[in-house]
Amino acid sequence: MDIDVVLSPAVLAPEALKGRRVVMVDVLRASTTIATALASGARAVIPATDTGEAGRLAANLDPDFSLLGGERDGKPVAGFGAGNSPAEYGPEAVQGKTVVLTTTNGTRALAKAKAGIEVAVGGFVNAARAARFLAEGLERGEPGTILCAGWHGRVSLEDTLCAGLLVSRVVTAAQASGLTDSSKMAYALYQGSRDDIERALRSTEHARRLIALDFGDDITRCAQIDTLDVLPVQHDGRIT
Ligand code: 3SL
Repeated sequence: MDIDVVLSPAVLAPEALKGRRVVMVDVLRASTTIATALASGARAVIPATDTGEAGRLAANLDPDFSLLGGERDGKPVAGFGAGNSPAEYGPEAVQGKTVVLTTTNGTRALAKAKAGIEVAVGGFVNAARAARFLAEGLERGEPGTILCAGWHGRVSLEDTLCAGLLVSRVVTAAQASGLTDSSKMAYALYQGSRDDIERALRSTEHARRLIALDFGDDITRCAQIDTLDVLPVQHDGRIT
C-alpha cells in the first residue's frame, strides 16, 4: 500500500512527489480554515506564500467579492481583512467571495505540493473526503503522499496525528506493517490518541502558542472529525 507521510516540508526530497497524489495537512489551522471557507460558500481560496504576494493577488480582485486573510506566527497581518481563524471564514464573511490566504507554513507547503499530480487539503474536519481522495488514487494506481506542514521546518504533533488518521482510513491493520517508517509512526501515534483528539491537540506546542494568542477556541474547532463534507483541491494556483 503506497501511502507515504512526509512529516515536514523540510525533509521533502525534490522529486518525492512526482506521480503522486498529495494531501497537504496543516490541522492548526490552515487546512481547517481553507475547508471552512469552501464549506461556507467561498468561490475559491488562492494561497500565497508571502504577504506581499497575497496583497498583489488581492489587489487584482473586486474588493466586494474578495477577502484577504492570513497570519504570521499566528498573529493577524496588519491591513488584512481576516486572520487565519476558521471562525472568521463563515458564510457571512466569505459566501460568493474569493479568499486570498497566506499562512506561515500551510500555504508554503501547498506551494511545494504542486509537484504532485493532484493536490488536496486535509484536516480532521474533512478527513473522510481526504482519505477517499487518497483511496481513489490508489485504486487508479496513483500512490499517495500526506505532506504535513509542520512549523518552521519542524515536525508538528497535530499534523502527524491527522496523517495517522488518514493512513488508518486507507489501509487495513494488516496492510499497516508494509508502510514506510514515517507512515507507521503517524499510524501508531494516531492509534494511541484516537480516543480524545482534542486533548491530544491541546497538548501540542502550537496549541500553546494559539492559546497564548487567545485562539484556544480554534483548537476545539480544528479537532472535529468529519464535520465538513468538502475536498479542497488545488489547480493552477486556486483551491476550489
Ligand atoms: O502555519 C500555518 O500555516 C498556520 O496555519 C499557523 S496558525 O495556526 O495560523 O498560527
